[in-house]
Amino acid sequence: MISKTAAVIGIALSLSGPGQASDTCSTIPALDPSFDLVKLPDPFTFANGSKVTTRDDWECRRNEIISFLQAYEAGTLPPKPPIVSGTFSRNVLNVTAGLSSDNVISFTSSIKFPTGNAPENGWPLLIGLDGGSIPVPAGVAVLTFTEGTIAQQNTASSRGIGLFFDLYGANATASAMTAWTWAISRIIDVLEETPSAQIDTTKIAVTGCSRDGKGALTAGAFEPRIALTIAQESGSGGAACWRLSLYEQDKGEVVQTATEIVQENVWFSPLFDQYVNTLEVLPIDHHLLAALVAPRGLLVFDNTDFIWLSPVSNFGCMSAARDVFTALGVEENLGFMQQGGHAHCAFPANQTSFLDAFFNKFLLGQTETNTSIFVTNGVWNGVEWVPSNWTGWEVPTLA
Ligand code: MCU
Repeated sequence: MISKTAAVIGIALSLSGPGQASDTCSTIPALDPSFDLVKLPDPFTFANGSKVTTRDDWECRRNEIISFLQAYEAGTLPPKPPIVSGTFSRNVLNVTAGLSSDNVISFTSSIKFPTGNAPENGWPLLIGLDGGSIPVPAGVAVLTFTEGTIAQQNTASSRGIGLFFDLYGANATASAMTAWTWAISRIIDVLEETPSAQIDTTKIAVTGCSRDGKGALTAGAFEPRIALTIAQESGSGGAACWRLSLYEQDKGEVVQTATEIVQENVWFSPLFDQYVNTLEVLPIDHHLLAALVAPRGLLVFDNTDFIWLSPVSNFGCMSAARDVFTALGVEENLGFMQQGGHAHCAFPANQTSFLDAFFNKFLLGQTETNTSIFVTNGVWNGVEWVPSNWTGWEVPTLA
């Protein structure tokens, strides 16, 4: 059982620190080697079978999920390295990160600022993977994160290429998306220490579309300093669940599945390869990835004109993730907007008010803004999607 061994090693290696599984919870239970579940794994049950009944329990379950995600599909997300420094000049942020004086990398990101004087605590910031493709409201700065320099994602041959792998080695288990997440965390580290950049690091959002939407969701899940995560048309490997995409395919739709994605690109760790034909052994799926964002803001857009994105799976997966937000008393902090009528990654104007509501609540200080949005045009009619077939857990109220 090589696969189970890999999982346990992954858990043992998980490190504490910002964006990592913390050590506030005594021990992370080892995986039950007989784990076998066609349905989505229950967010409210630990791997050892005990129940999540309090917010503290959820924090520990969250750590367990972080470890499992790294062990099975994301690879190891390294903690903050001993050397992190940066400079800011002419709207360009330079980040230097290193493990020792002779093993250091540097990368730059440009920031576009709103006009006028910065608010007292600095500007809210949107980090856009490859810039992002959403309309940005007034008063929000935008940092363009050029993720390809950190971890390349051209094809399956991109494995181990980029600055992250120069630092941690080409054989590091981290996926490209895990490497991007690490780099975004270092950007935030530097912004926190660089007042001249005038960024309010308590008001940071991340966004991206398609493959970059998968990346945005990953970053928002693992990096708790991100206040708002906006995943646009991320599809399978993002807001879709592996099991539900397979179900959708079994119903005759041409959707992206785990078996395809590991052949196509390097968004997932090589560790994931051994599980794509036996999804039932995974104690995780992407409802749990999305649930890591809770109680922070998460806004997911899907485009039902592109069946490849796996619409049934997006809807079901985010419905399941929402149970965690509900249990934490913040159901409205997960927004879901699933429609068609526009090109892939072309943001439709009629959805701007929903987007603005999330910016207002999580970045622009209007904390009372109504963000209760869970909308679909339901194009999967005819597919026998019944959430309780796939979930079946009770949603607790976590005290
Ligand atoms: C939706 O994201 C991906 C998708 O996973 C790939 O299969 C496809 O090739 O590219 C999409 C994308 O990133 O489009 C820009």
